[in-house]
Amino acid sequence: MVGYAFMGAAHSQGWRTAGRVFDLPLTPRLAAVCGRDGQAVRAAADRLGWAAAETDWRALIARDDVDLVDICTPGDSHAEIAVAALEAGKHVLCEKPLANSVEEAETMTAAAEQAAARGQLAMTGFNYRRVPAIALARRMVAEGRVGTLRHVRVTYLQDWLVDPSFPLTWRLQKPYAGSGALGDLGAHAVDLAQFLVGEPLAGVSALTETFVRERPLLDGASSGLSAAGGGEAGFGQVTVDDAALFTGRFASGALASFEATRFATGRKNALRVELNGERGSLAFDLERLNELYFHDHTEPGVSAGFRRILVTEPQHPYLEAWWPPGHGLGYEHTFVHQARDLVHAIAEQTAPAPSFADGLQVQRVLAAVEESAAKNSVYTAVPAPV
Ligand code: SOE
Repeated sequence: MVGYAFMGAAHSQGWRTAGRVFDLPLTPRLAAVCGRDGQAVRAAADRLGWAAAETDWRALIARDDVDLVDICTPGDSHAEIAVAALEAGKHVLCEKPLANSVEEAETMTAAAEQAAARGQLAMTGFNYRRVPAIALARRMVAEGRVGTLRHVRVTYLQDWLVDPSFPLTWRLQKPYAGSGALGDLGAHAVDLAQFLVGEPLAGVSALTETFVRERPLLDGASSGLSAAGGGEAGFGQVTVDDAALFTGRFASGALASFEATRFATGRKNALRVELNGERGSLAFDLERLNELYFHDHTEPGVSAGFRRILVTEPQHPYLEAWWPPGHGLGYEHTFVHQARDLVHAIAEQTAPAPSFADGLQVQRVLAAVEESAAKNSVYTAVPAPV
């Protein structure tokens, strides 16, 4: 694994646990973790369960005991590490958003396609596909339970940037993060919408805004979502969006709306999805992730209405290996499921989902959003997947 902060810790949890809960065809072994600060990466290796620590990702990739490289760094290094790892014969898992630009994502996808011919897999880390309720919603859409889709509504709301004294961390700087709420939260929203509908977005109209344009330079150690301090070192420009709002169109006719923001006071990790189809609707909220709401519109109106499905039954996706009904799962389980699915794909030589091509498609939507926002919401087509 390269990187060991928030996402690195979450992925480590996934790798540590997957083989202990699921019956896997291969056993993940946490060979080595990499970071630039020798002391900090050794401490992270001990804390997160990695056997060894490296300070140069090239040395990590060159190791004979590494078969898969998991990239959990900021977006500016994804392309270089992923391409080098694929060229070195490794499988790759890369955290979302796949890259900081469409060009980088194209290069990564081309490398993944060449590597696929050698039996190597490359997966994009959109972990929310692995929430059991989301996987169940996908299954229900595919089974026709909501019929022809008319509306897809996705909002992803957080509030950790409201305080103007929150420092200028890497997530607020375009060279490192590529974009702001759009790439961080909007990428999940777009991936989920395309995953649930089963087709790519055809075009978008967008608005973006940066509410706080200058922030204190970071002078503390933490650069995470609860970073504090700063001010004494001066101020710097925020070069990404704080919020992105956009509407979109699917080729099949469904309309979509999206909202991604870090300024929704009181909303911590509120990823909400609602699908309205001719035969019914589905609704999900990540802050209540063991529940899926379903309205069956074919039932008589007198008794029809949204009902709660408690997604903890052994027949529900991923649940066969966990706890008895009613004993719910949380955020970290999505990373366990991600590790499980990737190990199966490697062992069974099936195409990984979401692939790098899927990550590229999301990147194209994000680029279209930025283009549309720069032109005051002009409808902007998203190039079709190749
Ligand atoms: C921060 O906004 C963040 O950790 C995202 O980077 C993750 O992708 C999301 O799952 C939770 O919020």
